[in-house]
Amino acid sequence: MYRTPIQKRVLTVEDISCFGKCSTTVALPILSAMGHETVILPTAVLSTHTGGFTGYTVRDLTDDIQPISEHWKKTGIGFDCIYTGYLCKGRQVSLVFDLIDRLSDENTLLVVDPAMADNGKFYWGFDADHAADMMRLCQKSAVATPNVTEACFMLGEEYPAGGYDRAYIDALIRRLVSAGCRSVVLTSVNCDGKYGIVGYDAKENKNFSYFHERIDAPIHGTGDVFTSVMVGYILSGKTLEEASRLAADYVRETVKVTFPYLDEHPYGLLFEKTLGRLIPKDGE
Ligand code: PXL
Repeated sequence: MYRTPIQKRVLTVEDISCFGKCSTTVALPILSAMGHETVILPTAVLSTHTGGFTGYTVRDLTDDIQPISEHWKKTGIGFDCIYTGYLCKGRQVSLVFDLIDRLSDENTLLVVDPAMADNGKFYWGFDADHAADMMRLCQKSAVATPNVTEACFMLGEEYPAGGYDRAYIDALIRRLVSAGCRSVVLTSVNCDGKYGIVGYDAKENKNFSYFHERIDAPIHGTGDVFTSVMVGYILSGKTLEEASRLAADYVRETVKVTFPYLDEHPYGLLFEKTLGRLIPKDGE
């Protein structure tokens, strides 16, 4: 209902961090710039994201998920893609499961970014129970985009704090797939002095990887920017590998633009400065 043939419609299910540039406030501008229609379901409203700030406010919107999705169902609103990110701990994940069942059909692409941890640590408020819930959601997804820490925690494993090599990463992906994940793009892979992504495309039964020079800038929201751009390119018809490479290039360029300003702007990427590169040229 209410759909145009020249656009894909994507629902983002994640928080609004009012200040800080992550989750909804990056997904929306990115997907819009790429020409897609965006619909949002905020899972929580925070004054800032939880990385590097203290004293932030959090309003959990768990109770709104079911009524909002029921209204959409009654109204006949459908989605080409449902993309979930940061979710609150507890029954919110089950409600998102129900929402997916209510609002998807066989043509709806489910992409899950299990945003909950990085650099060997959970973000504030998350624990092993949440990791297990996120694993269930990744098992339901067509494409999951965990970073290395999230992948370890979802498998109930320790993060290899002393470092890892490429063989470890390949085996980590195999364990995710054996545990029931379909396509996986592992982000923030840092090995052999390089930085990049390693993926498995279940549709093509194909492994892929893409590495570039290491830039040491752990900036919040980088994973959110990556997955948003990847989703945008998949919806524009690219394969998972192409979309992941293009998203990795975009993140790398944007990190480079942000890098000189990290002292003044440490909390997120200066993605507004590179957003124009995502706008399709005529005929694309
Ligand atoms: O970028 C992931 C993210 C999303 N939302 C909130 C966060 C974080 C990471 O810390 O705190 C609220």
